[in-house]
Amino acid sequence: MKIVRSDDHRKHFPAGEIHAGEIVRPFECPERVDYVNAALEAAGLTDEIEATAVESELLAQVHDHGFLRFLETAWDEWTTDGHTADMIAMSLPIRRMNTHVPENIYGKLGWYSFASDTSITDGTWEAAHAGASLARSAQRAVSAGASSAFALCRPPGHHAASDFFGGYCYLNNAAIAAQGFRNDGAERVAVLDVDFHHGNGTQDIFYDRSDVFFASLHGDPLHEFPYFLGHADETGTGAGDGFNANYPLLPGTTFDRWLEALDHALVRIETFGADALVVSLGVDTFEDDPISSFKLSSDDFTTYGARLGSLGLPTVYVLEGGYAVDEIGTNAVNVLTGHLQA
Ligand code: OKP
Ligand code: ZN
Repeated sequence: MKIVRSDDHRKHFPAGEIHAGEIVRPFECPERVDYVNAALEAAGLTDEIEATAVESELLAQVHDHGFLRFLETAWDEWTTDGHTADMIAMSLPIRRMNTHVPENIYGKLGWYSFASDTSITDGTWEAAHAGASLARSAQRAVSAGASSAFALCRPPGHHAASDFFGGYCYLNNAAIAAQGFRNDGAERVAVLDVDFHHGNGTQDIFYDRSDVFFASLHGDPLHEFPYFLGHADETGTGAGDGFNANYPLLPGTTFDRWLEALDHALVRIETFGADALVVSLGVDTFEDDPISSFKLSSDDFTTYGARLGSLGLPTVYVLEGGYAVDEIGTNAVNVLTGHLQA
C-alpha cells in the first residue's frame, strides 16, 4: 500500500470551534495526522510516494469556479478589510435568500458555507489544496498500477460540495480522487463513505451521474450532522438515478448492525461493476469518539478492512474524520492492515 502525506496540513488550525455554545479547541486538529503517522510506522506501512500538485482543471471538474476563487482569496480579502481573527460564517442564506452572490467578504463567507463549525484561517487554502493533492497523487499511483494507496488528507473533504464548505471540509478529496480515476481511464468508480457522518458533499457532486456510484453508512441525519442530507430515499437523479445508496443508522449502532449495512453496500458496488474504489475513511465510528455515537471497537476496523480488501478492487483510501485523537491512528491503520490481509 502506497502512503502519501504532507506537512502542509499544519497550516490549517483555527483558534477555536463553536461547539454547544462554547468556543473549544477544534476537534479537527493537527495531531490527528501525527497519530496516523505513528501507527503507519508501527505497522510497517512505509512505502511512501511523493505528492504532486492537483491540476486546477481537475479541481474545476469537481468544484465551482467562484467557490474555488473564494477559498483561495478569502483570507487576503478578510485581512485587507482589517480583520485579524478567523473567519466564521454566521449569516448563511437560508431558503429563498439566495438570489445574488454578495460582494462583501462576510456575505460571501456565508454564501459559500453551510455550517458555522468551520472557520477559514491563514493557511486554510494551502492545507486544503495540499490535501487534495494527496488524494490525487494516491489515485494516480493506483491508476498507474499500485493495488492500493492511502492519502493522509487533513482537513477532511466529504462534506464539501461543488460550491460550499462546512463540517471541517473545504475541498472534496474523495470526489477529486474519483474524478481522477475517471480522467485516467476508469469507466466506473465507486465511492464508499464509512465516516460516521453522511458524505453530503460527495453525494451532491455525483448525484446526477451514473459513472460514479456513491454509498454511505452514517448516523441518521434526523439525529446527526449534517442533518439535512443522507436519507435512504436519496437514490440519485436523472442519469444518476439508482447510483446513490444511503444507509442511515441510529445513534448507538453496534458493529454487527453496521456490518450488515456494509455488506449490503459492497454487494451494490459489485453489481455496479466498479473498476476502482475510493474509500472515505473516517474512523469516528469508534466507540470513544467524542462527537459521534456508533460503537465500533479498534478490532472491528480490522474486520471491516478485510471485507473492503476482499473486493479486490484498485483502492484509494482518503482520510476523513476521527476525533478520539490518540486512537485515530490505530483505528485507521487497522482498516488498512485488514485490507492487506484479505
Ligand atoms: C466532519 B467529518 C461538533 C459538531 C459540529 C460537525 C461535524 C463534522 C464532522 N461541534 N460539527 O465528517 O468527520
Ligand atoms: Zn465524520
